[in-house]
Amino acid sequence: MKTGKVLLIGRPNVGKSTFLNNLIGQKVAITSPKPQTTRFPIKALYEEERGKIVFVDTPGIFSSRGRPATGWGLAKKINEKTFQAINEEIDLAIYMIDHTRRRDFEEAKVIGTVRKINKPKILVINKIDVQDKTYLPQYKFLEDEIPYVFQISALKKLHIKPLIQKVFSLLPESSTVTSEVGEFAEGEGKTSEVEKRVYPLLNIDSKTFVSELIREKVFLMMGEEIPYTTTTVVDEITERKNGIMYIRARILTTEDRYRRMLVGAEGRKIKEIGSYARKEIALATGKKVYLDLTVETDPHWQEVFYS
Ligand SMILES: Nc1nc2c(ncn2[C@@H]2O[C@H](COP(=O)(O)OP(=O)(O)OP(=O)(O)O)[C@@H](O)[C@H]2O)c(=O)[nH]1
Ligand SMILES: [Mg+2]
Repeated sequence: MKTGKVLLIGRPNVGKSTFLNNLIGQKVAITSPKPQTTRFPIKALYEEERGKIVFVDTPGIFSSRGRPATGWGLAKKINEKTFQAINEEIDLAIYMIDHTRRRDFEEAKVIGTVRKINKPKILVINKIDVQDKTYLPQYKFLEDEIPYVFQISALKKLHIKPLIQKVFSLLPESSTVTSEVGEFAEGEGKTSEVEKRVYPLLNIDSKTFVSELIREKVFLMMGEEIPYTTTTVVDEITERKNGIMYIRARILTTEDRYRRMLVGAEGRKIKEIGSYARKEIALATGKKVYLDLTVETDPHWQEVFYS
């Protein structure tokens, strides 16, 4: 049996979270066509007969030469979280690239970061289901630096098997991950803190998970700018006597004009976001869900969250 901790790293929007979800077989990390969707590292356990792997999905790294959609205050904090995850004890790094995008200064920053990782590395070229637009030749030189290269489609689940085979072959028989995996050992030893987490997620409790699902809907249903002015908070999850799961949650945004857009005419937008989120939460939990969702203006949320 092999155990290990595998880091997923790459620029925003390359498909790291999509890969993790499709590998695990359920949504553990939210995804969207907008860059900078993931805001903190997400650890999820992948288990099968060959062993147990903790995958660490990280927020895409962005460069200071870019203009981060989130604004630099939050962007720096998010980058910092990725660098912390890289500095944790890992056994292997998967460096994911998107061949449909030009290799630019943002990629250069990620390459610089990857070069400093002193562990086995695998280069994963994602989105190979897209063929009509490719900058693959621009990434060719990476194959001289990184010995293992796989072309996959995280979305269409193409060529994932040989990649996972290689991951297992590079992992040690026993490793530092044991304690993290051990927390999930059946029966005794479970602290209440661990139990509150949403299996197979190793670092997220149910409130955070539900808030992420709502945040995803904001990313999917609002235009280019608004998602970056928002965060989501879940204040309460209670199971009522009638079996209905009552959830009270808020979307925070930095300015009143964004709040008005999130609410929409006659409250239609927030209703739509809430209904979409509620359906997914109900599906994930198998329970009837009542979602009490409101929008608040809080110009300072970025100072409080993700700190
Ligand atoms: N065509 C195609 N699209 C993909 C593939 N993998 C991911 N995507 C899309 O790329 C977009 C970004 O995917 P994410 O998984 O959110 O990307 P990420 O790397 O986690 O992004 P950040 O969290 O911002 O760092 C989404 O719209 C995905 O559906 C793929 O294999 N093929
Ligand atoms: Mg992501």
